[in-house]
Amino acid sequence: MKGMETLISRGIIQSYFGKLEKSLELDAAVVGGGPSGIVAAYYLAKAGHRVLLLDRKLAPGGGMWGGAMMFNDIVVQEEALPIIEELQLRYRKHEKGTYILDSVHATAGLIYRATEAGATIFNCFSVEDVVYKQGRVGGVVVNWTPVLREGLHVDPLTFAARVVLDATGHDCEIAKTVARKNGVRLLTETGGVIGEMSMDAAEGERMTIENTKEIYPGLFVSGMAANGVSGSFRMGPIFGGMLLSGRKVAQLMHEALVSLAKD
Ligand code: 48H
Repeated sequence: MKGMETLISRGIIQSYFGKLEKSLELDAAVVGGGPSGIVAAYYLAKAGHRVLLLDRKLAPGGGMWGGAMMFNDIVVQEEALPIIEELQLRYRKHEKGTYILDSVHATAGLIYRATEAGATIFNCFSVEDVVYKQGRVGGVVVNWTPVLREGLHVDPLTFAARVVLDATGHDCEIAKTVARKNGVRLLTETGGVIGEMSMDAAEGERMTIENTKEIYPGLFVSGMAANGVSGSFRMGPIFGGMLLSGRKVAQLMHEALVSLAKD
């Protein structure tokens, strides 16, 4: 077919820039496409919110693809089963109220369900800063990951969002940036990012959910970032806490969005 190349390029450009433009004003921006961020995006989209998830890597999924030491299975505990069943992921029984999932199937399944529910995902996007106005986080400042990797001096674009989630995992990048650049106190014992502790799987899982919260007006944390910010334990390749944290933060963000809509 004559002109096939142009047709393909036009389709992609028109479709992609449509998605980009629709994302300029969001209800929720989720930074980081690990398990907690994807689950949060799923529940927010399911509740009818305009939600965008950004991940700096080519493939979102964070630390879940690789299971443990690249043995590609993960463990989840009983409490997270309702989420796994709702998202229709395959699992099998292990010991003492724990279950095993194939990590590739589970990660692909999470991404599929979140986008099916209506969340938009942009891969290869790095969030390098936030929009910060009148003591509130109000969006994300983004750039292409390759631009940042190359150290090119190229200015970013922004997506306005009424609430923002830091789901960046161990590095808790967004919380650190907000505290450092704006000299503000976060909702932690010290007012800053305390930093992650060594391994205690059971306690780490429990604390992940407890530490999932709004840490600054407009800024929420989930997953490993929640434990990094509040100074709690890592837990190794058990993922129920990440899924439960994602569901909890989506509920908190939903409540915040409802209350903002009333103002
Ligand atoms: C865009 C970014 C940026 C940025 C980071 O680490 P993750 O998998 O996140 P969680 O918290 O949902 O899950 C943690 C889990 O995978 C894990 O590591 C566990 C359970 N560890 C236990 C242990 O003991 O080690 O994913 C975070 C995602 C990644 O995909 C990053 O690429 C992305 O966030 N990301 N994306 N802009 N500034 N920073």
